[in-house]
Amino acid sequence: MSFSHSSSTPEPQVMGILNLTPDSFSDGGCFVRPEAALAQAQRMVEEGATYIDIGGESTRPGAAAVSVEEELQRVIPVLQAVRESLPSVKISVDTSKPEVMRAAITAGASMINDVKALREPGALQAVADSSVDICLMHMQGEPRTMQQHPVYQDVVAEVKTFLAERIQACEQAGIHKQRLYLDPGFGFGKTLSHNLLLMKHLKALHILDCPLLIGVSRKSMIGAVLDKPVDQRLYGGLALAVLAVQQGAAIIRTHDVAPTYDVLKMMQAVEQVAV
Ligand code: 7PJ
Repeated sequence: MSFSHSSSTPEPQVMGILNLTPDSFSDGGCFVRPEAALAQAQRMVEEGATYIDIGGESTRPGAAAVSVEEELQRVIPVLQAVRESLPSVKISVDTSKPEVMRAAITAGASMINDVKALREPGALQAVADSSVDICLMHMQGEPRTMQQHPVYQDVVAEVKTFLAERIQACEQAGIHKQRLYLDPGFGFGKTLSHNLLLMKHLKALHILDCPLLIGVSRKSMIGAVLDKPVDQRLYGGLALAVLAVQQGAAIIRTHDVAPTYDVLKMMQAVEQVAV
């Protein structure tokens, strides 16, 4: 974003979601054709996104697994096209597979966004051999079953402990902490009250000393509170984006770039007014 004149904390960034999965819950895989995906990426950049998050595997509860070959075929051509026509945007790739991480890094990704926080065998090594940024996300269980019966004694403390352990695993693998972003993983093995508690106490994660990336866009926690279907969750998502940025979140991952950008820009204007 380019609306700041002087600021001690970096401006919050908008990350636009580019789903290349035919079974995505919120946009139904509208962007699977590479030309359509590129057009959507271009629009999101015009609307203020400084990151595009490309995903070729759905992680929604119950989604089918995707082979390495299939995921590479979905992600890499689009990544290359975005890289070529939008050279200044940062490209993040939402994957847990080391093979996809390596190919994405070679093709010019600047961030690996892993909902499994580099726990797949070979994943730590795949990114350690590069200099890309990494988003470590918390998830309890695995996508297929994670929403069946999530249980925590203290969700905020447990998410914090998990992320601290993953930071340590990264550092042991030679990945400098300065490359890491953290994400509590809204909706990933969490009930509504777990999600609300994590948002209420998001600040508690700052003790880990890494910037936070937040993904709440169109998620079921909004649907549950507002009793609204997936295409009517924008305002609820914007409220959560405000709460996250007020608590210091660095990147908001969203399907709805233009409204999110406006909200963050308005917040920033108030934040930065002199005297
Ligand atoms: C997230 C994600 C999230 C990060 C997805 C969806 C489901 N990556 N990938 N954080 N969610 N870092 O977009 O609703 O919350 S896929």
